Amino acid sequence: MLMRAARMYGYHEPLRLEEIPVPTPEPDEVLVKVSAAGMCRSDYQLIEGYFEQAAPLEFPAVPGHEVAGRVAATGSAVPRSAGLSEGDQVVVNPGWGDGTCRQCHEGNEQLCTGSGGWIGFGPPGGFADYVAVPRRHLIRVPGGDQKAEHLAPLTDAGLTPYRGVKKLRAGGKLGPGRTVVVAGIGGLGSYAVQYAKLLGGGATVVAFSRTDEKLALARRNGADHTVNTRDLKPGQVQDELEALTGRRTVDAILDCAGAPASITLDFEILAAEGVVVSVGLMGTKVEVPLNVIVGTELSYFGSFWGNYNDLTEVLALAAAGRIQHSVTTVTFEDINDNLQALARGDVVGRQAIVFA
Ligand code: FEH
Ligand code: ZN
Repeated sequence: MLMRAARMYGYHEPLRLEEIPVPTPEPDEVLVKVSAAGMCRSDYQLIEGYFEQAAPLEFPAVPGHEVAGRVAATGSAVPRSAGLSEGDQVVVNPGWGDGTCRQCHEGNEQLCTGSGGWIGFGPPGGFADYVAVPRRHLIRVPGGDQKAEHLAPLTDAGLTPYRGVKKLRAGGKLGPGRTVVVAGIGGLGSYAVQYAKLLGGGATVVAFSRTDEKLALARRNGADHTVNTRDLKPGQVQDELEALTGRRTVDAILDCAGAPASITLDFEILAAEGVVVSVGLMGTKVEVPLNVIVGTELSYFGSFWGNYNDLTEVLALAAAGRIQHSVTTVTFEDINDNLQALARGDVVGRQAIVFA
């Protein structure tokens, strides 16, 4: 049987839309009929060779790491105890480790230091009608069926800021009387604002973006205040914060942008003992003010993707109707145009390909 697949034959080239054989699942794998695949800026970065040094691809390769679908078949070694039956709605936990290194044994396969390979970054991904998934990376969607185009982005755009906000909370800087900034309202930021309200224990949430349309989305997602930082000069962001919150500094920042200018601003507005968690990867190198970090005892954490348990918590929030989704459905045929829109920063919320 043949299926549609969008494949890379090299870096810096458009994906080729082809018909290829449906994969046969290995004994411990499950064949998933893809219902929806989220489109992430990391897909664009992959195609442009950003990860070529760290994880060179073998071509042809199928990208796509935000996958929701239904069980089509199970491999011969998938136990009945896995509770996976044909037709079940599932999502793929995308951070695939090798299951042998310390990080994998600690349950953080997204941090695998061994021979792990993430779906869509080597192992064939979800920009296709079917994908074969090792059983341990599949999660059956709890509660009733949900829209696949809402579920798929939760496995990265929805998962990554969730882990980041949990790290902010662990840093002890969320709660009544606290102020938390979500910097960057792209695919991750609209979820981040919601988690900052849900997990923030009453903290005031301020959204930063350079685009009014994205700030409007942040307000719809519960931000208490918004600041357009595009044309503000040094000190003017603090003026805005003071006018909005009565304070010129904030206690916690989830940086979903990762652009150097955003990181610089983070360290200009953090209060003493403040915490910043970076999840955004717009840039590659940033400068941080060592004297300020040491002199005011700041904490700077990285947070990457999420683990299986983080994703089960996100799915439980979604099943309980606690997450607002801002997803635009796009077609398989337009995948290359949509990747370019992502690269330009033209996408508000998340795009997801729906496979009828
Ligand atoms: C995935 C793989 C590599 C780099 C960045 C990412 C993000 O989409 C994870 O949130
Ligand atoms: Zn590992």
